[in-house]
Amino acid sequence: MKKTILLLSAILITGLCHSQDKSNTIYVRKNANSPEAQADLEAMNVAFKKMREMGCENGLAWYYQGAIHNIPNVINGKNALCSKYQNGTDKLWAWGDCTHTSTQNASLNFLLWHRMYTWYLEKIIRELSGKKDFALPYWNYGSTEVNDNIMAAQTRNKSGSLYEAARYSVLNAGKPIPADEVTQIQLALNELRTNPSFAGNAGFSKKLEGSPHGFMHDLIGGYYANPPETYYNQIYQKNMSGLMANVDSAGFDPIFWLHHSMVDRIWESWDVSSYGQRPTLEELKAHPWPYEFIAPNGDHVTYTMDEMYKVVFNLDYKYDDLLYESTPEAIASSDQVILTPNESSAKSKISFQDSKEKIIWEQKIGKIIDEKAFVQKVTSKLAKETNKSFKSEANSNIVLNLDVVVYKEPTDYYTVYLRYPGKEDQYVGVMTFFGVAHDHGTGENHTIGENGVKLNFSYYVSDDLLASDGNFDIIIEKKGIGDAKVTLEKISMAKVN
Ligand SMILES: [Cu+2]
Repeated sequence: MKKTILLLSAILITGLCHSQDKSNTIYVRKNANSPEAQADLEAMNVAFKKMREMGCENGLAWYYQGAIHNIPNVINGKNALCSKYQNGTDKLWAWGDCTHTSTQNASLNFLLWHRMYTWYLEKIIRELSGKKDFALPYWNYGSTEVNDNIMAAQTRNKSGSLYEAARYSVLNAGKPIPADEVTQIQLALNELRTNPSFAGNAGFSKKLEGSPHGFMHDLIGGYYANPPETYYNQIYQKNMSGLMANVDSAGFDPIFWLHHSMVDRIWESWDVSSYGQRPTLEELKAHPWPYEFIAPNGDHVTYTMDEMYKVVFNLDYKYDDLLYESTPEAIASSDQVILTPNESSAKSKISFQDSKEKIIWEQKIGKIIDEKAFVQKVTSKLAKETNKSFKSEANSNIVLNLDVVVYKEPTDYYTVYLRYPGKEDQYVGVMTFFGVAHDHGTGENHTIGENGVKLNFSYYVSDDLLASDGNFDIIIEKKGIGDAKVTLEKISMAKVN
């Protein structure tokens, strides 16, 4: 009798634990270079081995999952990896869904779509590897720990399934990201920390998309090597830049997932900080995007914007460590508390359709930014004007706009500074070009065409301006030796509120 009761209660307890497990487990995403993450990387290795062996039309296959991000419109020669796919008309369900285009819809959904995309891969790996507590590790680049700037050993193991040869040779050799580039990542992370808005051209999402997101894509894809490196890109089936430097092949390099886990972590760190804001559900519904993924059982899953919104802001995972200081309350609420859409939208303050930009100064330039840093002397009239608007309204922000034209995707990046005489340079931001050819390209050759493409880079500079009428310089410096020319058309300062 006693035994039966014991057995019964044991069943009851396990049953209970199990059902609780299902709804309340919080998975922990770990630093890919920490000892704790090694079992997750091994699980990833096991899962990717299976995924690489699956036929490309299988929704769980490595090829299918990569193609959901994007896939080249034309494969050079007969496709050796997927006989079912030769050109854009052969796309399977959900292929080519990523948000790397310049429309407002795409840029507003960038972080949300990639969060869902990586979250689904995480579920698939959990299933295929059998590691019940699997969570996607992140690459903690930009860390002050040199070792963190090394690409995880498992992704460099040539006989493993997380390896890709078409990557910046320095990284595949197990060396850390070069010091200059680490500095760039750190500057970008630091600048992102205090960004006052989610959306908009100078907002958090767009700035994070530029750097470190786009910056790391191009770095891993070999653009920032000196000279830029080329490899056999097995997705396009030709010699060119690495998988990660191209929107159409990036999702096929396993490092993509550790990179986007980090991008997600940067977002999460800001989101729970006192600066964090969220786009409202209404705003997103006005700018919809397809949310289509493959469940671990192979099912096609499509989300409405409402459904997506609930998932994105009620995560079943957290990070072992966040980047920015945040209040304990904020961290607690981000972890487990289920927010209704109304409650969570209360967090956002600026709806980007409502924000107004008023130009306070502009200057036509029409010059190529060459090896010598471009310097725009700001007249004392502008300095005074800027200072006046800066002080006039407590809640207004000053934005620096750079209008440029490119005719070919640059393999360089450009840093932007403000310089006051006798003071240390104030870092404003960086111009990166990941996705430009994908977005505006005219063909497979990564060319843009005679008319070029106009790009606008915007940066909040309120925190970089000194409260003085003193003159200052705007400095744009080219980093790299690429031959693609960037023409600066116009510089302007605007007040946003
Ligand atoms: Cu990306």
